[in-house]
Amino acid sequence: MKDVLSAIFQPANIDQAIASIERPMSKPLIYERWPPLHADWIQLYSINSPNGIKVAVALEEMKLDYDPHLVNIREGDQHTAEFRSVSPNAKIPAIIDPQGPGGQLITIMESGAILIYLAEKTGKLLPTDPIERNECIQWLFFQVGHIGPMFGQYEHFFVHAADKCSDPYPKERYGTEAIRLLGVLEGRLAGRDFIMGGDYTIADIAICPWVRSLRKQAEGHIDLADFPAVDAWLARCTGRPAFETGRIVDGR
Ligand SMILES: N[C@@H](CCC(=O)N[C@@H](CS)C(=O)NCC(=O)O)C(=O)O
Repeated sequence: MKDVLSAIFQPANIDQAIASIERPMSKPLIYERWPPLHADWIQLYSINSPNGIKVAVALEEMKLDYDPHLVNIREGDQHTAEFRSVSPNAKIPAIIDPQGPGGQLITIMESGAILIYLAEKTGKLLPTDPIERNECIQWLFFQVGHIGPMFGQYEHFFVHAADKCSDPYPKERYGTEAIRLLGVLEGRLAGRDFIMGGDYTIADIAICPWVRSLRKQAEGHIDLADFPAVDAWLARCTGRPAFETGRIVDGR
């Protein structure tokens, strides 16, 4: 255990992270590894994974200017002190908005928090009516708390680590849960174009990349034809031009 911890929390990295706290907020440590191309634009640190593309899709939908930076989680970029200075949990996506509240620079981790921040900044893709706004945030949290972790574990045990565990339990557990969650989504989307009805919102942006990924990874196990409202909604979401551009994240 100690070895694992010391590998992650290397003293040199901790020193660098502490130094970043002491430096002026206008010059964050992360800029040393991923320099901004435009000083005033939003800086996006991400990769084209389901969580990673959400924020790029939102930025495209909202027509906000941003510099995309590739944080290659397959090569360990997420564990560097520079990245952890904005995302201490070492997960993408993260953003910096140099023109945050009151004109001050703000750093944000966690895709749900980023989507709410961007929606509030622009007044787009989040209902203004308090009851609808709350409902939209509930579905956003449904993704962050259930769809993401469960679909993620499903893909882990069925695809990425398929040969690492001979016990059938993880596949049963996450397979059952993935199907159950698709059923919940099916119920919500029946008779609706989008999660909130007629309007596309940050809840759709959050959920769509995960269903799209599951459809591919679960081929032969889970068939979206069994969830016709989800299937039709997925086509509506992925057919939007902003999705097409945002899903590449760092490909511009
Ligand atoms: N709850 C987080 C989850 C973020 C997350 O799990 N990101 C993954 C990529 S999809 C990651 O950074 N993985 C790198 C790692 O686990 O080392 C969010 O919604 O932003």
